[in-house]
Amino acid sequence: MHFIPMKDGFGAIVDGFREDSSVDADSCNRLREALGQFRLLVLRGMALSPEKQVRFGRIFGDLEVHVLNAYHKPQHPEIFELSNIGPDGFPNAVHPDKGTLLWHTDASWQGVPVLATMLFAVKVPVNGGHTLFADMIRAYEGFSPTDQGQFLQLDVIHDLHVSLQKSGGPGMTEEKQKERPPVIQPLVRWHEPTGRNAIYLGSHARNVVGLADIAGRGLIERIMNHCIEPRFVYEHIWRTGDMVIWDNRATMHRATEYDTAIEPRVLRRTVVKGSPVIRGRTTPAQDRDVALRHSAPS
Ligand SMILES: O=C(O)CCC(=O)C(=O)O
Ligand SMILES: [Fe+2]
Repeated sequence: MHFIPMKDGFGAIVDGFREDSSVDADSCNRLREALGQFRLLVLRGMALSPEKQVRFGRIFGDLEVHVLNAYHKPQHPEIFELSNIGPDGFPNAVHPDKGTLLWHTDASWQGVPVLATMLFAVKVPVNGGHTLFADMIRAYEGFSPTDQGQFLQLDVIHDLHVSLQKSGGPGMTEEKQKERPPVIQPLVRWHEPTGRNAIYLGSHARNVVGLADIAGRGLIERIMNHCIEPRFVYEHIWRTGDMVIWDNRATMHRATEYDTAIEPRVLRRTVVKGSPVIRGRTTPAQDRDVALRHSAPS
């Protein structure tokens, strides 16, 4: 098994991995390490049953069960199927999750968001239905030192109710909103495996703590527009049998449109549990700046 880095070290193709019942400890370690370093892994030509997918997912940690219970596969609560196939076996013209069409980071609305998401392609459309991934580490590093210094001080409110509304839905019931209240996350997140900072935003981001509504939303929009510039983005064009795994600590993603009335698209999803978000680290120069500002006579 070896890793072929993609554009600018963001993402790697995993070559020569064969999923069988005995994936050795060394391969597991190398896969975990590669996910941390590349933030995105692409495996092609996989034949994964739901059982194998769950077992494969556990290489990266414990798996989550999604909050939208309706989508669970009965025997595999860890698997969430994104499918537009109706009961008659044909495309039903319904997009399974319109929220995925917006740039987002999975579960940033959870106090402890998810570490990684894995999608396995069972059926893919001929036109569209790609997935775009943004490298939030290089996006952070692409900002000026002044911007970086400001961003490191800021916190952002993430709210599932608001992102559901952004994608055209009614949002959550009051009861669900109580179960899933907004959470506060740092705008810049520390990415442990690479020791680099990453912008932490996406459609669940509602506003910036301490800023007026319009100013906060404006700032979020400015940063998001920078992060999704083509130079930071990889576009995955799916083939049946692809497995893509991404690190939600340092990426955003979104699906592109396809014709849900004509083309079948079935992706099986598993999600690896995460750990608490760590605020981005300042450089010694930024620390000196803050110290100077605080000691300057006003
Ligand atoms: O359907 C896609 O391409 C992306 C789905 C998605 O956002 C996810 O599985 O987290
Ligand atoms: Fe997602």
